[in-house]
Amino acid sequence: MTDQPITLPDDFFFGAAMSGPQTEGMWQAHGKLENLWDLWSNRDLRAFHNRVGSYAGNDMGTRYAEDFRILADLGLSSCRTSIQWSRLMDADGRLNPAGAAFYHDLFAAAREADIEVFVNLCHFDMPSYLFRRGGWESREVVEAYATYARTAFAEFGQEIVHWFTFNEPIVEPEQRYEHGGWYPFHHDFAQARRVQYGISLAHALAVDAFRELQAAGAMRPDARIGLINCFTPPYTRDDPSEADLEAVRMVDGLHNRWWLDLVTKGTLPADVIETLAERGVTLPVRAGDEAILSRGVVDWLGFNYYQPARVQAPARGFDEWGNPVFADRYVWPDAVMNQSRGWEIYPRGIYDFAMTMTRDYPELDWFVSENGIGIEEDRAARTADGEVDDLAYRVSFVRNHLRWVARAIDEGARCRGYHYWGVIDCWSWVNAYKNRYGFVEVDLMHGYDRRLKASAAWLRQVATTHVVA
Ligand code: IFM
Repeated sequence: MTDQPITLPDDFFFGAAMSGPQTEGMWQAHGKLENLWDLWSNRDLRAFHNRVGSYAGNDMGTRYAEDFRILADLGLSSCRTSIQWSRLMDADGRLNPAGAAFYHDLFAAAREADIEVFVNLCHFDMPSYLFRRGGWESREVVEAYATYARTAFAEFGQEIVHWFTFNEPIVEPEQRYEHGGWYPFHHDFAQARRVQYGISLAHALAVDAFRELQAAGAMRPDARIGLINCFTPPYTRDDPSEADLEAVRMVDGLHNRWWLDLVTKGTLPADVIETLAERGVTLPVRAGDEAILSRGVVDWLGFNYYQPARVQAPARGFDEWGNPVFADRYVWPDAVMNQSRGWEIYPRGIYDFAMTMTRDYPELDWFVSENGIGIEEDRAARTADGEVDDLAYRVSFVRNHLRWVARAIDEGARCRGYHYWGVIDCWSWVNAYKNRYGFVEVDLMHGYDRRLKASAAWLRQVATTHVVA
């Protein structure tokens, strides 16, 4: 990869990625319902770094006009955030007018600042009463999500062009139901797949509602719908066995192809479903589901890229909870790690996955919907001007990824833009404010005040010139 400056296309857009639950705060304002993060925070605040729970956000709920001006000042043209299901809908599954007014105001402020808002509908934030009714395994909840999506489309259909049904739908089954990392801490592989299936149906029902409302003129004719996932380009050892390659196939199938097939073909990967069935994991398929899933084809896709998946053949067939194991982690000796997050930094992965999409899903338009680096020591060093001195790691991280994006575009990838995750520092789930991602510091000791970091000038330069130096 060249060290020379590279130039991204003129129509390539730069923006910021964020989410409602991680920024808005105001967790009980506008009649907002309790969501799963509020429930967990209320039950056990100790689970969150420094006991900073879901109520925190980064005060965007009151500062959105300022934040959009900051993004515009950095040369960015767009920003993705999410509507919180628990703020827009009431406990009877109807529109909550106070929540709707909040989002109308927020979107108006974005227009005022010349920032185009991309709206995502679900960012790990189910209302807790729906979780108690069975969560994504329940058809009632899947239908409730479709009603919520339809309500959002109808309410904001004349304002918003870019819509997304879910952010990182693979994380919900994995973190809550398979790896036991997030409330309700289950270790049940089969349940995780049922959840994954329920989310897939919910996605397709939302796309269907979108198409119907758009055809009826209730939404802008130029509106587009997509899905955003954290895709993990899969790798194994250099000299793989058949079993290593089989591990790659299943990890790729469950994490990547599942969603890519859904959003391009309206199906789920048959080889994956077959292998699951051979290992006793069946999906709760009902008559009519095939037709529902077939409506899940989108207009474009968001690719969140943080890390590759390095896997190898599993050492055992089942884990201590009786779950089938399809792959073990492969520790690549050359891996460069972000120690704060425990994630490998491998910029080339963005290119490899881009080229896989170009080969296997050639019609699919996409953009880098998240990419970023969260560092625990971020605020440890300051420049003489008092700015956080993050040049050494943040600039090189983004530069290296953008270079591989540029190469992929040169080789035919249909990548339309880049959203950096967390341009303004925000709350990060159980890590809360442990790792900072932003080009803009949020000062928790001084009322969430915003302050540019040293890297911000570099971002402005890239976003305004499209030259990555
Ligand atoms: O904070 C998250 C975000 O919610 C989803 N993608 C990864 C980010 C960084 O961990």
